[in-house]
Amino acid sequence: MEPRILQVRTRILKDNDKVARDLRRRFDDAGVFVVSLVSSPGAGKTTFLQKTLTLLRPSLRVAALVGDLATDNDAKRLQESGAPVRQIVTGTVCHLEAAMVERSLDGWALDELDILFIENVGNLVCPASYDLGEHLRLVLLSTTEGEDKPLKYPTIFNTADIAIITKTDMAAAAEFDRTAAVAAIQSVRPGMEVLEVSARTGAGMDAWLTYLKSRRDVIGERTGAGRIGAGQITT
Ligand SMILES: Nc1nc2c(ncn2[C@@H]2O[C@H](COP(=O)(O)OP(=O)(O)O)[C@@H](O)[C@H]2O)c(=O)[nH]1
Ligand SMILES: [Mg+2]
Repeated sequence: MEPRILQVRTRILKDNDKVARDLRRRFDDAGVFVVSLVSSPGAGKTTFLQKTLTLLRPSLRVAALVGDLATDNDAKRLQESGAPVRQIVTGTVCHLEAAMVERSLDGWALDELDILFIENVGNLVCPASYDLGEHLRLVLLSTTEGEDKPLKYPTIFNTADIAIITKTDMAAAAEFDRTAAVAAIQSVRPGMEVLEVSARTGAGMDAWLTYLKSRRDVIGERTGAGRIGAGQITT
C-alpha cells in the first residue's frame, strides 16, 4: 500500500506547486507582496496579524486570508483592523493549499493591494509541504509552547524564512528559556533570523515592520511584487 500512498501524495504536491507557481506570477504581476504565517494553534498568529494590519493600514493597502478547519472567528477578529479579510474554511484539511488561496481571491482586485497576508491553519506539520505562492513565510513560536518545538517539527522551520517568537510578555511566567529556544531554531536551521515580539504590548513590532519593509524592497524589486507606485511602509 505504501508506494501507492506516496504516489498520490507526490502528485497532489506537484499539482499544488503548479498552482502556487501561477499564483506567485499573478502576485508579481499585480505588484502585491504576499506573506504567510504558520504556527501551532494558539501561538498568536491572529493577534500578531491584527496588530500588523492595524499598524500598516494608514500607509499601505493590506488584506488578509485566514484558514481554519471551522468557524470564521479569526476573520471577524482581523476585520476589526478595517482591512479586507476573507476566511477559508478547510473542513477536515489541516493546511491551506494553493488552489484554496486561488479560489478565495475571486473578485479581489489584486493590483489594488500592497501586501496580502495569509494565516495558515494552526498546525506545525501539514502546512510545511504546501507552497501557497507567498514571497515570505513566517513561522511563529510562542514563549508558552516549549523551547524544543523546532527540534520536534524541523520541516516547518526549514520551509519558513524567519522565526518569530511571540508572547514575550509571558516569557517570565512561562519560565521561557530564550537561549534554548534560539539554539533549537539554529540547530534545525543554522543562520535563521529570529525576531521576538509581543503583539499584546507592542514590543518588537517596530523591528518586525522594519524587517518586512526590507524583505518587500529586496524581493519585490526582483519579482515586481513591491514595485514603485505601491505604498510605502513607514515605521
Ligand atoms: N499574553 C499574550 N497573549 C497573546 C499574545 N498573542 C496572542 N495571545 C493570546 O493567545 C491566544 C491565542 O492567540 P491567537 O492569536 O488566536 O493564536 P492563533 O491560533 O495562532 O491565531 C489568545 O488568547 C490571545 O489573546 C501576546 O503577545 N501576549
Ligand atoms: Mg488564528
